[in-house]
Amino acid sequence: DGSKLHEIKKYTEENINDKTSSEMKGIAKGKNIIYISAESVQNLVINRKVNGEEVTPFLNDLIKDSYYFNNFYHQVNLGRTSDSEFLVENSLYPLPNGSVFFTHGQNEFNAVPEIIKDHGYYSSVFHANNKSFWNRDVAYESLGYDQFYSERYFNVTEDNTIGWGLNDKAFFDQSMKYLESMPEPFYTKFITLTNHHPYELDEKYASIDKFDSNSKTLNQYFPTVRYTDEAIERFFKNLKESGLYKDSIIIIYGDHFGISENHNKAMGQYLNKEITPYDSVQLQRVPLIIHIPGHEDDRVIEKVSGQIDLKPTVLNMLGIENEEDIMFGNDLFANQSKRFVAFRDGDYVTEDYVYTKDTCYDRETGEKLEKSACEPIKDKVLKELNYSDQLIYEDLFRFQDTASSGKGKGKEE
Ligand code: GP9
Repeated sequence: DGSKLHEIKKYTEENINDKTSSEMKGIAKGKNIIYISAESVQNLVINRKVNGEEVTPFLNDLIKDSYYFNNFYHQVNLGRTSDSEFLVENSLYPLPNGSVFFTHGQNEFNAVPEIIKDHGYYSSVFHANNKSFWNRDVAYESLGYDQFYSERYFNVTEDNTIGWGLNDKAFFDQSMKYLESMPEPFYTKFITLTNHHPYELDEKYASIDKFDSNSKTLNQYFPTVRYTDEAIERFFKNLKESGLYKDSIIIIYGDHFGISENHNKAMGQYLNKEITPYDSVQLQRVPLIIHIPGHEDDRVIEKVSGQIDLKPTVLNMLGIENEEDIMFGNDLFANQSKRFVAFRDGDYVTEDYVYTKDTCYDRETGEKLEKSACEPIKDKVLKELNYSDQLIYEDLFRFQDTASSGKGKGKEE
């Protein structure tokens, strides 16, 4: 009820939502925000080679002209891509046992698309899969999206299909006509698909050779990641040609891991080391690239961060304050360091520690430490996950008095 909501709000005020002003406050005011959710792209491919070839030459170049967060973790659970979407739009944790989009897709939320509606933004999602996959058509309505360009907005043929559906290059190309006629400013998200497990790519589409190990999955992963890298490059070109580029801020992030622990032996061969539980946590890093056309002060930001931090970061960039909101993330451009990045199973990372499988590691060196070093934070992580769960299970945002109210249209016509 309302009192529980109040308790959780007090917790986030006292522990998380830092009021120190962000260096980027308002920089995105009036600009378009374009998210690219890059399917299964892990940070390990960034600035790395396979058979002497760069895996992501475009992203590697883009990073030099962007803010690049190299200790940014995905935080998804069983809901995979849908969990990452939920994290990014709400700054809440996914649930322990299933996709929130399915189990609580009709809850009241205070998601970014709904908040920015009051500030004149038009919001949409592009994803060339069936609209009901992950229950998106239902959940997007609760999140307040104005429009969902699902599979049926695209011309999908045998020739332009790879793996799960429309290839990423055709996807970005075919999206341009919708993007060019969209009311501005807009807030939109492109969810790529080609780099999806099991990473099957016909040789005629592959620009680099496979890796050679006992894992077919890892071997094939690199050429499909490269395919997505090329598709994103093409999208940038399209944006420039359309004139939309200069009025937009482009945020690219990996949605979740691509290579599971089942492939540790092959991964160890690729990275030339034995994969420990510490490494398995570090392999949950995904790239986060914030590209602001015309902006100079670009750099690598090493602070520990996670998908839960994107909502406060973007709202601050848009100059939108929402005192009543409840978020479990921090603005990534604010001065303070994040207390911890929590994973759904209670594992976590801080600037100092990596805690996993009941073991405490030094984050910098990977050395095992006394367990007691990690204990105090462990309790806080569990408390926070529990608060987030209560908000969802009990649909507590119903009791919240936010600036915006009512559901979004999220229509699919
Ligand atoms: C499906 C796409 C991939 O629409 O988002 O989902 P995943 O299997 O990665 O969660």
